[in-house]
Amino acid sequence: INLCIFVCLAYGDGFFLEVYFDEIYNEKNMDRIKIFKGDITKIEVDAIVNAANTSLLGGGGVDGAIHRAGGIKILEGCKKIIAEQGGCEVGEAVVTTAGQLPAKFVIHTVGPIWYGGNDDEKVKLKNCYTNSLLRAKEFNCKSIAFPNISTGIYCFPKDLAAKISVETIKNHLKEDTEIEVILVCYDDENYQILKKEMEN
Ligand code: AR6
Repeated sequence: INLCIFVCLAYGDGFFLEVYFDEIYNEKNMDRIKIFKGDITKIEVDAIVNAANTSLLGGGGVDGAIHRAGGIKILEGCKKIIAEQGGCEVGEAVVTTAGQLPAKFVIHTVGPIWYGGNDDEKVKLKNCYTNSLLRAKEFNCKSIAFPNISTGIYCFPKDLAAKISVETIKNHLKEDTEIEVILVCYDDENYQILKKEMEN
């Protein structure tokens, strides 16, 4: 029976349809973007991204969770960067060790606070994703996990943030042919929005 199904699939229209869809899917690099619902501190990837603030000294939300789970080494790394360059600008990204986390590096980026859309928030959020991906490449990372930057305490609209994140990552994957990206959603609302965005 198995052989029969294989022959039917291999020579039937279904096979070609499948290959055709696969090619479109791969062309858009969507096979290297995944969404995951859960806690980013638990994920085993080369780099996880932190939604930090310009001081780099830690805070609430995912920032607090990463520093708590990763331990003092991450804060020490941040302090070294503060001494060198005084913190991190909105849209920029800097790299530290991941301390006790399963990841190798934490890429700290600073998302924009949502002021209603009149403060270049969209461009700033796009820069967060682009610069984090560039840092990942510099550090030879083959996998990276992002939280939904700015969509918590910084109040960026979740649907708009999802569009910007997927679009920016998709574009980057055209240049970077190796890296795999996981979009980690902690809350169900972001997860449902991103699932829809990915299906589109
Ligand atoms: N794993 C993955 N995602 C998480 C986790 C987690 N453990 N915890 C929260 N999120 P936020 P922001 C999600 O507020 O809006 C900090 O105080 C959360 O559901 O962490 O960029 C910083 O120091 C949301 O979708 O970051 C800054 O001051 C997303 O992470 C400020 O908050 C981002 O929410 C940054 O605000």
